[in-house]
Amino acid sequence: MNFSLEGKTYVIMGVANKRSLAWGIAKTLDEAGADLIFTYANERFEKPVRQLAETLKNKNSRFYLCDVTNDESIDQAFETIGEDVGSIAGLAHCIAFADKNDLKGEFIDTSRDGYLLAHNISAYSLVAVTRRAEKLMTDGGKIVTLTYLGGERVVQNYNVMGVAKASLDATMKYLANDIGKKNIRINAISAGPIRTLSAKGVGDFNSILKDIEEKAPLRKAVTQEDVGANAYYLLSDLSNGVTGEIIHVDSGYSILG
Ligand code: N5H
Repeated sequence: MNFSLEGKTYVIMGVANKRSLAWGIAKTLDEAGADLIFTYANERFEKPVRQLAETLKNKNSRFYLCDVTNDESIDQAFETIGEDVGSIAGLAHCIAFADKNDLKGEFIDTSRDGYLLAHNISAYSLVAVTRRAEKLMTDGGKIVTLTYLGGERVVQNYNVMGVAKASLDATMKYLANDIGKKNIRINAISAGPIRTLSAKGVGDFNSILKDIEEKAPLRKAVTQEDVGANAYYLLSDLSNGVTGEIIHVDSGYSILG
């Protein structure tokens, strides 16, 4: 078993800042010697991701604009990646969005636009990206996406994102069936709550964390590093034979009734 990822290129989508789970994944893959490609949704995130990448061991990172709401933008990004690097070994999809007004109050009040927006960015994007990325995975490949418990059961305030994550989970499984014949595996990490930009503005985030610290089997919150380590497993040969799976990196919280 070769634990090194030297000579392998991975695409990381969704680094917003140093707290991003995508960044945790990037750091772990960098430690293992991988070459990294970062995509960013708009100009606002270009500078932060370029600055963060300067702190990596491997200084050869590449950066591409990729707006997952726009098919031409996704085509352009992956065509250029193909021209620039040829083949990729894997991809981390760490993208989600919902209108902040839909992340409080009652789910029943979700508008059609809010519902479609959350599903478009948080679930359909995995289909759109996988279809382009698999063409570059000429020697098999590994894909990981990020989900949350709120897609499996009702979590207060997660609302439309929970329904979008349920869609993401099913999307991941159907994709696993399609791309398995090309020796491409796809799995999801269901991370426990971590203070990221997504979690910003969540009023009762402290009490959500406290609940984990008191009740989860491991009695502690998970970290960006925990997610990075498990992503390394899923994006490397260590997880050969595993596809269509949701791994809960959540201190065991999801086993509780
Ligand atoms: C039960 C909870 C607490 C309720 C929080 C829900 C969080 C949902 C995630 C979505 C993706 C957050 C989101 O779209 C926020 C936007 O409305 C506003 N933020 C932004 O526009 C920023 C600038 C950009 C960078 O954000 C995005 N996403 O593009 C769940 C928590 C306990 C766990 C959690 C926080 C889960 C998760 O999915 O992230």
